[in-house]
Amino acid sequence: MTAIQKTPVLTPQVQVPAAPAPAVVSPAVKAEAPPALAQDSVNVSNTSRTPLQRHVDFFDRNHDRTITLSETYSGLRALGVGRVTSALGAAFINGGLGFRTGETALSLKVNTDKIAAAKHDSDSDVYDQKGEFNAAKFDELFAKYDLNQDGALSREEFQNFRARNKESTAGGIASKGEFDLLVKIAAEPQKVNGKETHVISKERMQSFYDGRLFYDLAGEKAPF
Ligand SMILES: [Ca+2]
Ligand SMILES: [Ca+2]
Repeated sequence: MTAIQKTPVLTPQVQVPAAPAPAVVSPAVKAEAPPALAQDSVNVSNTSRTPLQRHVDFFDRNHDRTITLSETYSGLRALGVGRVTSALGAAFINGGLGFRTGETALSLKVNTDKIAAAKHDSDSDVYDQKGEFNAAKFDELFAKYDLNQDGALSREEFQNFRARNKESTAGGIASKGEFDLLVKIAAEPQKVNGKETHVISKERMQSFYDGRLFYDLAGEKAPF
């Protein structure tokens, strides 16, 4: 008789706490999902990329927002640069830009999100401190340094530009390396004052700064 009386007392105690718990968990999980997706998706066609970022993104062959030594090498090869110059160029570029954008002083990886931090002196300043295109500085570059006013900068005019813009030894070396490489990649043969030289037209310089030139020269479609 006593055993039969105990059984109905237990049943209501077990049922009480079960219901409310799961409802609280699911909204919290949903709320976290979108930011995680946005962070993972890499899209260099994104309009939030500055012209300077678009310009260097050409070398980020796998679109992960960092440029390794081998990616710089591959990018230079795609631009028609020989093996030895591409290897030296990659060491020069990543050696010069890696530590300014990377996490460590010895980093040879260029972080393209921070590329504006790698700007140095003795430069044209056509890219401003944020990596945006400065149209007034671009016009000034041609007004001051296109000495024969033929709408193009020749190798000699670039040399004059560098001599007059040199602010420090390191900046001067960086500037020389960059412009020598640009002339090698993008200049076209032309006779100026009866002398064979290489020139880059104003139009071509414009596409260099807006980030399209490297894609055009490599025969690749710009992703923007
Ligand atoms: Ca990469
Ligand atoms: Ca000229």
